[in-house]
Amino acid sequence: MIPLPETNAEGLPPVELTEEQKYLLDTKGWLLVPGALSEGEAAEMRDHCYRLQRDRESVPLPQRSPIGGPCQKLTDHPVVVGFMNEFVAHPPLATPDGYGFRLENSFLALRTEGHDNFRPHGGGGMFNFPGNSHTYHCRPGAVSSGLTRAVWELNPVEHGTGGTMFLTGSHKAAFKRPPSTDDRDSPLWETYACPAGSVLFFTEALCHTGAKWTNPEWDRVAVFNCYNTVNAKWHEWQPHPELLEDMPPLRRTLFRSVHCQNNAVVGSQESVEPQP
Ligand SMILES: O=C(O)CCC(=O)C(=O)O
Repeated sequence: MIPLPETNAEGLPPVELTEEQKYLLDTKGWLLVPGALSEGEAAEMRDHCYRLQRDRESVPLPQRSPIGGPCQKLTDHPVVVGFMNEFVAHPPLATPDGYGFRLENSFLALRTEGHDNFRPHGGGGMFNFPGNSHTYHCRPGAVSSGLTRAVWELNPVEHGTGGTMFLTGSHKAAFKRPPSTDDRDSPLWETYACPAGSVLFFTEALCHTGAKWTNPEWDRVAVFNCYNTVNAKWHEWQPHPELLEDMPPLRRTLFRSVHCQNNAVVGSQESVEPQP
C-alpha cells in the first residue's frame, strides 16, 4: 500500500474523483468541478485578487501572490489533492508527510471586458519526451498527465464569454491542429460555464487557449495554479520565502526540491551517503 498523505494540510481528506470524472479527464483532457468553494470563500479570495491587482501595497509583501492570503488554501484544497493523487502524483516518491506532486507556478488572470488572450498552444503532448513536462502518459487504468493546471474561477463564467477553450482530446492527437481552428469561432473549440468557486483541471499536453472576456457585468477572476509530478519542474517560480515558511509543513512539501532521492522533502540537506 502506497503511503500517500491521508489528509491535506488542514486535516481534510482528499476528495476522490468518481469513475466518470476520471474517464472524462482521460478522454477529453480537461475536467470542470463546479462549486468546490462556498460563495463566502470565493468572495474572500476575489477580494485578495483585486487587492493584488489594484491595491498591491495594502497586501503584506510575502502574501503578494495568487497563493497568498486566503488563496493559500487553494494550493492543496481537498479536490486538488484528490485530483493530483490520481493524475499527477508519483506515489513511490510520496510519503505520509509529503505530497507526490509539486506546485510550480501560479498566476492571476483578472480580466475586464475586452481583454483577449486567444493564443492556441499545446496539443499532442502524449508524444512528447520526458523533459518537456507537457506530457501525457497512460496505460490501462492509470494516467500521468504531466504539467497540469488547476484554474480557480472566483467569479461565475458564462458559456462562450471568455473561459479557457480546448481542443478536446488533442492531448492524444497524432495530427497537427487544423488551420480552421485559427478561427476562435470554430466549432472544434470547447469551453464551459460555471458558478464562482469552481475549479477547472486540464493537462498542458492538451491544445488550449485563452479567449476574449466579453462580459460587461463582471470580470474574470481566475487563479491559475500549475502542478507537476514531484521530481520535475518546468517553471522558474517559487513563493516568497516567508510565505513558504508560514505554511503548514505538509503544504510546504508542494514546493520541495525536484531532487527526490530517498524521498527527501524541503529543508532536508543531510549529507549522508545515498542509498541505492
Ligand atoms: O488564458 C487562459 O484562459 C488560458 C491560459 C493558458 O493558456 C495556460 O495556462 O496555459
